[in-house]
Amino acid sequence: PWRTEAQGHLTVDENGDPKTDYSRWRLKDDHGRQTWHYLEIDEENDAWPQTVADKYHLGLPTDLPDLPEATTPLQAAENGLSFFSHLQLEPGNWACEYGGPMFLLPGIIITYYVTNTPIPPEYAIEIRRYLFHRQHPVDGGWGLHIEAHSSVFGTAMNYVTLRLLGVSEEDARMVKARGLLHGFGGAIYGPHWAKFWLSVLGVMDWDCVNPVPPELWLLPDWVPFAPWRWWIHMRQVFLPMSYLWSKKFTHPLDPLTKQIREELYTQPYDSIDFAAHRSSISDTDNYYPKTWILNTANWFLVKLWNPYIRPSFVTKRAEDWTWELIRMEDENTDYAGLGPVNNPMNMVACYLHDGPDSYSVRRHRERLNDYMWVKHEGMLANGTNGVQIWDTAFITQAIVVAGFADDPKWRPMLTKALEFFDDHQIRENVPDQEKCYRQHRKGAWPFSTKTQGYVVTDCTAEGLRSTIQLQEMHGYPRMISADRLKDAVDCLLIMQNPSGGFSEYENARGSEKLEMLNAAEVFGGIMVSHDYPECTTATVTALSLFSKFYPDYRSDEIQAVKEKAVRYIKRVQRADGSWYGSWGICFTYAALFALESLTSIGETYATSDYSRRGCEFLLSKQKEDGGWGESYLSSERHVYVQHQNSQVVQTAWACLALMEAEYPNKEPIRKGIKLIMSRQQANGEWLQEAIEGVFNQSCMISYPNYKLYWPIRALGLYAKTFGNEDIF
Ligand code: LAN
Repeated sequence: PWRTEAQGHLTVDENGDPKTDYSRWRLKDDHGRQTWHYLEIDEENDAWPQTVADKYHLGLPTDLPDLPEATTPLQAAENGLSFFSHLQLEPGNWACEYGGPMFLLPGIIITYYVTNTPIPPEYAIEIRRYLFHRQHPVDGGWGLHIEAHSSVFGTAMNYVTLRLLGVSEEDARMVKARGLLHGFGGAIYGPHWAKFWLSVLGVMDWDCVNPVPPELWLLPDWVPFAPWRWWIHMRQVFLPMSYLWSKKFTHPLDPLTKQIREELYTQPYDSIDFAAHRSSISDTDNYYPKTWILNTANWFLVKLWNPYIRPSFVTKRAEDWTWELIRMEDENTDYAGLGPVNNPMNMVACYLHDGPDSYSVRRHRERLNDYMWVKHEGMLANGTNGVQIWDTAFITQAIVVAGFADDPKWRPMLTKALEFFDDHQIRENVPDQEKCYRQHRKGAWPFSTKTQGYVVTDCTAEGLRSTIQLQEMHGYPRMISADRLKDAVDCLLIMQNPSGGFSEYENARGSEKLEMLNAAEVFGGIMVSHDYPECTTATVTALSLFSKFYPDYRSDEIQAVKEKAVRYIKRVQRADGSWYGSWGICFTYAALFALESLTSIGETYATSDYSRRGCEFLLSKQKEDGGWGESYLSSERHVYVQHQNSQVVQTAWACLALMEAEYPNKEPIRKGIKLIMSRQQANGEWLQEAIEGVFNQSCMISYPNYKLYWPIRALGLYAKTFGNEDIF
């Protein structure tokens, strides 16, 4: 249905696929809203020159000069910062690719297709290239994330995406992918989300999808498993899913989808008993098997509730109420949505409810672009609409820790960063926050932008910390008033859970037992907000810093919250001295935050058994070459798994953790620092190594800026702690 070939300027890439002209792509950053633009018209292309940041993100040569060779850590940090400073964008933030998950593009492309949204040809070309670059070279499939083994979810969804983007079923790579998929038993062995999307597209029968009843939204709030108690991402995905499931929305069959129907299974489409495969799932995908409780609930819904009981007035009320909540989510985020899974689903719901040319559909169409990213391998979907506040906070802190904040050379850059914090602090709660079950957010910082607008505890903590560092400690202009800092503190204080720990988006609202209802199969720990060591420790560290400058503000409460939080942190330390990290890989990441927070309340290697055991754990994992390297398998398996190679990012985390804990022996740290310096390039940058981040235990996600600012911070702290000696 779409034009999939751009007008001109095309070349061919190393796989023989059409490629756009990379000198025509530009990243636009409008108050933190990041979108990519392809300038096909020469005059436009000439009028808007490519910046160093554009070139860097696209993988083009940046032509930045070689810097004087660094022999001391501080010179190395300065070189790193010189490089990184070129990547700051006009509003003051830094941008980056935020890929990793391999199930985001398919949802977006299916949404384009079923809402008859024309896909820009340059998008189609680059998405195809990206997916082929990420196809597993040996078996021809795709996995849950870029480093994962092939699975039905990854293979079926990305295969379909390529077909929708105009790739022929006879392309040798597609033949191979199909062979693998058939070897797995076909798309009927995919997880719930795959079955949902394939049914929306009309290449699977809704009978194959386990129930997603919108009626659950009608349960009174006191019911222990009512959806308002679920983890926010599950809840907000379940919401449009339940609406579309209830309506059994399906794209009308067309010649292409008719063909795809015959490609995804091992037998002719019409001969498949879809209902018999509702619960089928391939071993490759089954990270978290369905529990007997969930299976029983599904049985009840399918065999009794839907055919015999489901009263139509209840269905109608449930659909109306679900729609109302979808509308509120859209309006509260200006159609950007919480993330790249619920946003396209909401768009399909708007298409169905409001019609193809409605404002809601048009606005969603524009907003989908906020999730797209172009890199040398093509175009991908980011895990959020950016990493703006998060990266900007950590680069600020790295500069401060390294002692560069007072240097006039870096002042304009940090002033811009502060402007960004000012612009993106959330100033108001959402309208009717109780009605749509939103958390108090006034004073918070989000992970990306205020448009997305969801409070995150550790993002608020890091925003607060960075602001205090600049305004209070280094005399930057007071853009954010004391009252606004106090709003941030107020916001954090109410987010402590009874356990003492902190979750990321909301207070825990439901029991951990709700995990028994996890229907997604491919993820773990997704049903409720859990306590996280990282979120808890970041909050403690930020509150400690705040109280230094505002000792009179709610001091008793802050003290009590911190003490309770520290008891939680100590309680969840494992017998071997480690903490399981949920958002970075993995034990190394958590150690950094945990040890830093213990120091912030005065517990260090010398004075605290907890800190000492945390350090010993890290030391026991140091590699021969002086570095640290932890595999993403740690996150999946919950035990430390060494990566084959040392990683710059994890080496920086481990060195920082040891230094923050005031570990007295500099030797192991010096070795780590030396490794970091040895990997630095002549222009000051570090190169991409293994993936850094994770969510839901099983899915990895990239934080490409980590390789730049964590080393800068570690090098800077080393110079401060042990002196700026010659290491090289
Ligand atoms: C993120 C990204 C940031 C991350 C940190 C701030 C690093 C963390 O400390 C708290 C949790 C948070 C905010 C987080 C939560 C889950 C997200 C939004 C993600 C990992 C990015 C992508 C992921 C989201 C759930 C992806 C969409 C997939 C679904 C299963 C809905």
